[in-house]
Amino acid sequence: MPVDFSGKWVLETNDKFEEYLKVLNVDFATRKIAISLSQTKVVCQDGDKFDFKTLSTFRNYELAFTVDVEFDEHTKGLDNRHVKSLVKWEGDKLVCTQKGEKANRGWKHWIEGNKLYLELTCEDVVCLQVFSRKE
Ligand code: ECB
Repeated sequence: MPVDFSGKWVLETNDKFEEYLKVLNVDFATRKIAISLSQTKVVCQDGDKFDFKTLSTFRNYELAFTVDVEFDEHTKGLDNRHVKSLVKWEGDKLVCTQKGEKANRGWKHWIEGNKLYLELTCEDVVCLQVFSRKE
C-alpha cells in the first residue's frame, strides 16, 4: 500500500531548529518565540496532491502542492522569501527542493513506525523534527 501522510501530528522533538532559523536570518526575538512553540502538522493527502498546515499559537503556515509540479512558494510569516519549489517522491520519502536566494534549501518527509519525520535543510544546517500522531 502506498504511504499516506494524512492526519494530525504533534511535534515531539526539534533538533537544530534554532540553527535553521539563524541561517534563514530570523531575528533573535522571533527565534526565541519560535523555538518555544508547540507545532501541529495537519496533512491532507489525496494521491499526489497535498495540503500541509503547520499550526501554532504564534503563526500558521499552509502549503498546497502536487508532486512533480513546480510552484512559487512565498514563505509568508516564516522567513518571507520567494522560492521555486518542487516536491518529488524518492521511494516513500517526499522530497522538496526550494530554489532561491538560499543555497541547498529544502525538506524531506517520511513516516517510520507511528512517527512523522521532517528534515529541514538550508546551506549546511539540518534540522530534524519528529512528530507523533495526535488523537
Ligand atoms: C508555523 C509554525 C512555526 C512558526 C515559526 C515562526 C517564525 C519562524 C520563521 C521562519 C521559520 C522557518 C520554518 C519554520 C518551521 C516549520 C514551519 C513549516 C516548515 C515547512 O515548510 O513545512 C513543510 C513541510 O511540512 C510544509 O510547509
